[in-house]
Amino acid sequence: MVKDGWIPTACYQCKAECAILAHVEDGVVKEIRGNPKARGKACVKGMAGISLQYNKDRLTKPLKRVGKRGEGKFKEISWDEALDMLTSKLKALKAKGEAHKLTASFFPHSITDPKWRFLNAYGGFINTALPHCDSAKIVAFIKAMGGVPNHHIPPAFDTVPKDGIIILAGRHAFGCLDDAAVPRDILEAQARGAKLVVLDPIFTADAAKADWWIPIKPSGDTALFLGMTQHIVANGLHDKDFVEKWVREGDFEQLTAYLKDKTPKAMSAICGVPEADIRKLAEMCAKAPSVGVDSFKGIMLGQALDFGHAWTILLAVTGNIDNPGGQPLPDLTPMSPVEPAPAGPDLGTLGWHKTGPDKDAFSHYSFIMEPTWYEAQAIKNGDLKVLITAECNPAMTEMGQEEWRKAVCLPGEGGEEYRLEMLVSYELMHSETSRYADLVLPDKSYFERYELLYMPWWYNFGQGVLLRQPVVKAPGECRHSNEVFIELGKRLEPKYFDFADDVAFYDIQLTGLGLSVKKLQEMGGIWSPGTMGFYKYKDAGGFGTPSKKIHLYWEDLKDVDQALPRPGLAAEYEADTQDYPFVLISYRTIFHQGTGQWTHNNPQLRDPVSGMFENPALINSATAKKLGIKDGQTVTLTSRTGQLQVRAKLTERIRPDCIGLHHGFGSSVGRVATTGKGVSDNVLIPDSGMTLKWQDVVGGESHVSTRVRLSA
Ligand SMILES: Nc1nc2c(c(=O)[nH]1)N[C@H]1C(S)=C(S)[C@@H](COP(=O)(O)OP(=O)(O)OC[C@H]3O[C@@H](n4cnc5c(=O)[nH]c(N)nc54)[C@H](O)[C@@H]3O)O[C@H]1N2
Ligand SMILES: Nc1nc2c(c(=O)[nH]1)N[C@H]1C(S)=C(S)[C@@H](COP(=O)(O)OP(=O)(O)OC[C@H]3O[C@@H](n4cnc5c(=O)[nH]c(N)nc54)[C@H](O)[C@@H]3O)O[C@H]1N2
Ligand code: SF4
Ligand SMILES: [Mo]
Repeated sequence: MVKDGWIPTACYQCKAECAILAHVEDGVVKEIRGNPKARGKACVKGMAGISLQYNKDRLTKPLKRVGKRGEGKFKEISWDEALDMLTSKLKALKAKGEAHKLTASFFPHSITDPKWRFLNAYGGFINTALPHCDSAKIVAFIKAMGGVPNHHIPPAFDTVPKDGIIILAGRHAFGCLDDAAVPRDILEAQARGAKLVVLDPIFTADAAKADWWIPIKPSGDTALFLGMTQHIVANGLHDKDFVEKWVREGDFEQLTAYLKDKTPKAMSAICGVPEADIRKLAEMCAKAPSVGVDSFKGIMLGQALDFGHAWTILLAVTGNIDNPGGQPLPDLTPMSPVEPAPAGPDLGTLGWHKTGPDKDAFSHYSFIMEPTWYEAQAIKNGDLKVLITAECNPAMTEMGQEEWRKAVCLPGEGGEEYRLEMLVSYELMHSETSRYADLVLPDKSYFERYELLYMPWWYNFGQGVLLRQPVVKAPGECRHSNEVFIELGKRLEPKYFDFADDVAFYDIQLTGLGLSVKKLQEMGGIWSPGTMGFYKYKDAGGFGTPSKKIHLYWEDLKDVDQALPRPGLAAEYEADTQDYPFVLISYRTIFHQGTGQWTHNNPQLRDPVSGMFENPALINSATAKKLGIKDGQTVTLTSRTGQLQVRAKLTERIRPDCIGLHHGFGSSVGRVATTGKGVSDNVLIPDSGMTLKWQDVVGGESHVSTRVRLSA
């Protein structure tokens, strides 16, 4: 299995999962590179993966809690004992008719991840933090174009033609956020004559590379896009041929009527972008051979679905769907099903997202999986009894992290120690979440395990299969979560787990492609047709919507006034402006992924030279002057739900009405993670279950619109 040399595999220092080559000497990883076969690059985090691999804090044995939840006191136990604990708990839950009260929260590397299969077979739910980023975009694409429910599908930057336009709307692409090859491809597109436009309240590295930086108000993106579309349509600059052929009959007329008062002037008053700039950008987009939009943060804001909708409309009226440089609609790789396929519980009737003070609001929206941000509320309601976290850290990543921590420590009502009867944390190293866990399980790292990746989010390939394979041996008693869930499946739902192991499971899935894990290894770990395959709707007789055309008007959301996108800012943005005059923006850098130990506890990524030791608050110099705040001084940030003391960093590079905080700091565990420490933005951000009105139920949230007060 483990041999020396350059071995193709997949990085997992962040969720982009780039194709890499790992150089192994004497059974030790020595160097990481991008895999040229996938046009791949490795970013600074990817190359620092070696320090994660050999980190002294790695967990190597299963641990059982001995103190109270949150105390972080554990004793080592055997895998037999750990598996017996899990099996008996899950048997008892199912016997009570409460299988749906199990949720496993993890990053699904594919839609047939063995963990997901287990949940479907057993009757529990998956939830993932991914809907934090882009569920609103996914839902918008499905509703408008019937697209595949993929995670992140940015424009294929390597196909943007001369004079094509790239709009990054709340997107730090130069932080390698979602593929280390993206910065190169954007720069090459610019060298061909493409134009980069960055919408961001902060002057980021992307803004520095841009042809045009527009410091938009947080959550102003919908208004901007509507203003642009109004200008395009009112002046007959739209792609008439595309609209006539491919937009559902009647929708364009509905849109035109709706846009009457969404003039650049009216929209400028909402988003803060000057009217003339809205018109100029609209005309640039109408004339350009392609327009591609990418957004993550822009789509996380309150009213996220409105932005996803406005974005789809702009692309449709300019004919930028499934064209080079526009919005690709990649197909799912045709994997073979593993029979029998478990159906899974019904999210619509049993799902715990229908929770909290405003639960009726949910009836209007479709969910793909449970959103993590109602976890605390579901625990309080008694709808969530067993939570298994793997590759996630909700004690720090959930908005309202304090509510989450309180919820997992709530005493049980029927004599159980806790209302959440069992909490399991599957991790590489102790995390903030594992401190609260009853059972901590040591995972194999991405250098030690098999995984079959085929979600088409290798952005420049469309369909594809990438093999993650063990390149070195795992330390101690580490076992990969997929192996353990397959073992649980064999014990609890054997009918669905009639295969030997993870590799046998992947082999079945690969049969339709004429492949196997062994063949993939011989082929260099990657299979792909090598292209996105543009304009697929022409051969397919249209789009995947019921009418086969693009739906601009969403009649099913008419009664909630969302048949067409609402231009307003996030509700929270406009509330309590007197008491909390600033808007908090959390943002990322290339050095860290999320909150986790994988990068925050990595000495190569966490040092005073890179400046990534802590996370000072970015404050505009003019704002600081008014408040008498000096560079480097400790200031207090207060929101409705929390308070933080943090160092001030004065800069011209942020809007005067915003405060920037790098997301992910503030861990209380890990040798490196605790050296500079920093603060966790989620102390300030309110919990969704408590404040649903301020969250868009399909993914918008207050990561980008929490109001704060700043005092010296
Ligand atoms: N290095 C690294 N890579 C990562 C991650 C990581 O943590 N670190 N996380 C991964 C994950 S899970 C995700 S979702 C992606 C996130 O990827 P991005 O969303 O690209 O990352 P952010 O830096 O959080 O946000 C991008 C920018 O949005 C701006 N912004 C905030 N609010 C608004 C707004 O309302 N409108 C506009 N136009 N801009 C706004 C912020 O100032 C910020 O500069 O990255 C993925 N890759
Ligand atoms: N305030 C604020 N909150 C946010 C965001 C924000 O921008 N601002 N971003 C949101 C977004 S977009 C997302 S996607 C979520 C992400 O939230 P989470 O999914 O909770 O992700 P991370 O914070 O990245 O934590 C990932 C954990 O997985 C661990 N890990 C890494 N590799 C492995 C592995 O191979 N095996 C196992 N078992 N564990 C591993 C890491 O050490 C880390 O503890 O956070 C959301 N929360
Ligand atoms: S962007 Fe960097 S850290 Fe993320 S998967 Fe790619 S190489 Fe690894
Ligand atoms: Mo995300």
